[in-house]
Amino acid sequence: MDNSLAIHPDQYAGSGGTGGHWTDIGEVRTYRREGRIIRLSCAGGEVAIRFYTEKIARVVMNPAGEPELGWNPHVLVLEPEDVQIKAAESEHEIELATGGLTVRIRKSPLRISFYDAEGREFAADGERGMGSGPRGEVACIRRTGDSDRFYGFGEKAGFLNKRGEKLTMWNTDVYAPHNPETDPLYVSIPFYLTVRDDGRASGLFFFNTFRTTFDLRGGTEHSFLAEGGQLDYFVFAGPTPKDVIAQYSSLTGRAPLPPRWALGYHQSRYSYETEAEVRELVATFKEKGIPLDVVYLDIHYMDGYRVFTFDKGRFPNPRKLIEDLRAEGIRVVPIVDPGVKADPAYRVFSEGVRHGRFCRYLDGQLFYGQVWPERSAFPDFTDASVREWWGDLHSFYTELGIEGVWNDMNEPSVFNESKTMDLDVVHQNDGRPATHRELHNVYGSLMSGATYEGLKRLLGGKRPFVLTRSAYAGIQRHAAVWTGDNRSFWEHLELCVPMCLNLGLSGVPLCGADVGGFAHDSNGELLARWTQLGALMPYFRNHSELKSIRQEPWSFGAGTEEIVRRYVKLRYRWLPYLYGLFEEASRTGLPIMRPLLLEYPDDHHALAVNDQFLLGTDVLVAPVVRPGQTKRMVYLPAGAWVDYWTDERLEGGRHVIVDAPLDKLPLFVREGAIVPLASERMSTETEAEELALHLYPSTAGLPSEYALYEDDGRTFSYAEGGVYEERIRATPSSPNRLDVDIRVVRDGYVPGWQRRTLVIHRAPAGLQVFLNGSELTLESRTGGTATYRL
Ligand code: MIG
Repeated sequence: MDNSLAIHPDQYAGSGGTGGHWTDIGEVRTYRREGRIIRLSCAGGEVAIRFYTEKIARVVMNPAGEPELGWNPHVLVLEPEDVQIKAAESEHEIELATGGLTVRIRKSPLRISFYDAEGREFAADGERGMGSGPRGEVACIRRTGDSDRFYGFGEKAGFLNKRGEKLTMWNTDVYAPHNPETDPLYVSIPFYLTVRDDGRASGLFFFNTFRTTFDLRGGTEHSFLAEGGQLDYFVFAGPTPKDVIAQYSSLTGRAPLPPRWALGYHQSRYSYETEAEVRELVATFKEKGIPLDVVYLDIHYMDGYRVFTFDKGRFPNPRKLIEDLRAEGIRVVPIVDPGVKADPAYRVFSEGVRHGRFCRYLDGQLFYGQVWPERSAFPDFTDASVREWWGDLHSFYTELGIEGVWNDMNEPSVFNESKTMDLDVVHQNDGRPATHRELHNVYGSLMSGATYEGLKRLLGGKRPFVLTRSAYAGIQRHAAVWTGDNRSFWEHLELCVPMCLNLGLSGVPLCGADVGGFAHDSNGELLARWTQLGALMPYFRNHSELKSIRQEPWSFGAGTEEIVRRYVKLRYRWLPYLYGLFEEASRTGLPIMRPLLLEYPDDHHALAVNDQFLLGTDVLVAPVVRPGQTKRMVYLPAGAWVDYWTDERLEGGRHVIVDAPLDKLPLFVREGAIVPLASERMSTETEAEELALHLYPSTAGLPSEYALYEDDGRTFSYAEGGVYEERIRATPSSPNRLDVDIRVVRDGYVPGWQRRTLVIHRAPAGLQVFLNGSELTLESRTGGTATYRL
């Protein structure tokens, strides 16, 4: 790995003064407005400030010339709005105010502070502020408030709150170890969210694609630094954590709705090596009655690791295989790496060389790196024509019936000392040539973007699915992210919760970890617990490495198999609720899997929870993350919660100890919630026969509300009105009377359910239920649970 000593931020951010070589931005010499851009010429560089909305401001400092606000390697999707700015200048200060955000600039030296709509300071430069280093480094030092907690930062190991850590953004293939301090990993999302004691939140996106470092270790100040480029950052005024995520995701984009099959259970292995093995796998799932939507083909399917090929010996008839699996409701997702084997007799390589599609040095020489296919060339995804070419190559797969692709090794990972491409490769970058040093962190995202767009062009209206290992901010628009090569350790089961929570806070709703663990050997108990957790995480795939013991659901005997089956089925039952959350994410950017702090930002206990999460607002998941444990402590936030398994009502705002025998995932529904659950099915390819609205009526007499969303789950017709939506409102008018109103508000799609029920939990005896004014007759009652036909 490249050594980061050369850019050690301590040179600047440490306690030892400015370090001599450092150039502070210094005093403001001139101040002018150029349309909507405010320009400040300073002793140590040029600064531009631009508001994108009333609550989003961009600050750009260029130590060597005019700040550039146009550059955008496919990351930003928000056009600056026409924001009205009130500017005021005094001898020592300049103030820019929009009503939602005020930027106050002290002139000598230039130091910036930010205030929210209520005039409260939410972020500020420190004693030292912006500056630049002798080798082109840029950095900014900011004050850290006593109660500041830092979340986000994309895919990072360790716990949720990153205060006290130093984090680097440099996409890296890390096979081992994934320890709490292992950093960087595969993904760079230089975005963070600050949450203070009173629950107020603000955010910052450091828009710089060079290697960057966030130093959050100091007690009173923190800093962010990049190895080159501009100091370019966006500030989000919040004031709630949800507002910050909405603001950040309006800037970098939101995830389109995934195809429904991407939310089913996925089975992978490095590798299912032959057609016969794949068929046998699928037959075993069927025989054992375990639902399945996707089988992955890892690198062995290819002819000598040549992407866009099948090995004829191992997979003699991929078309037939894919067709037969499809008839069972199962899809095949092949792996596609960026490395293209340097073989003149191989079309992808020869065509690529002839048309200048691969990464090159300044003098025109191709960059070659060793990966699976040995000597390989790497497509230059920074160029539009290359992205299009690469996307089109996927017709090889789509013509065989494939609708999803798995991108791996796209950091890019290269088998050499630096682990990646030479930093002095010069990318074409859509006409603005730039070194790999500058664009390394976006390489993987650009590959997955090209893949998504290509598949979208080729699939004739069907939704593509792309899974990627490497990514930069904005990846959510194109791909799901999994957390790479974890291990079959309990610690890694525990670790994937805060990792995915922070990914979700960083704009990536569709994420997950290899269930069961990738490397090392899994075991029955670990697989059972991990499957319980995975079943309620956004992306649900069991994957393991070639040297490890098998970890398909039946690998550890009947007891484990039964638990795994039960939770895979649970996943399918919960799909309507999960899908509704994906729809919400596509509009708002809010994650599916949420840390408690997102819903309870001013609850001190909630802020500290790493090993529980909420699904949306109404469901609380508390996985068991230790072997042998059959009870666990659960923090229930304010309100009341109902145990999903027993219907026991538990008062919130306290810690409870709950039973968690091996077959039980502690799971709670917020009292007052409505949760739609489907009947079981073997894959998402078949419609669920029944949809049940589970109502957990408020004991305080408050109405329950839910918006049920459905569409075809396969095409983009949802964007043109192909949507079903109904609003449900259930009001406990008296202790014995419940009035349910269901109003269809969008009917551009007709859901395929045969049967609909309303299931009322903890229903008092003698309860009368009225649907839109007419009384419903009780269909059945078990204990306190009353079921009505709708
Ligand atoms: O280990 O393609 O993270 O999921 O199975 C090196 C083989 C390459 C790394 C991925 C892993 C995948 C494996 N790949």
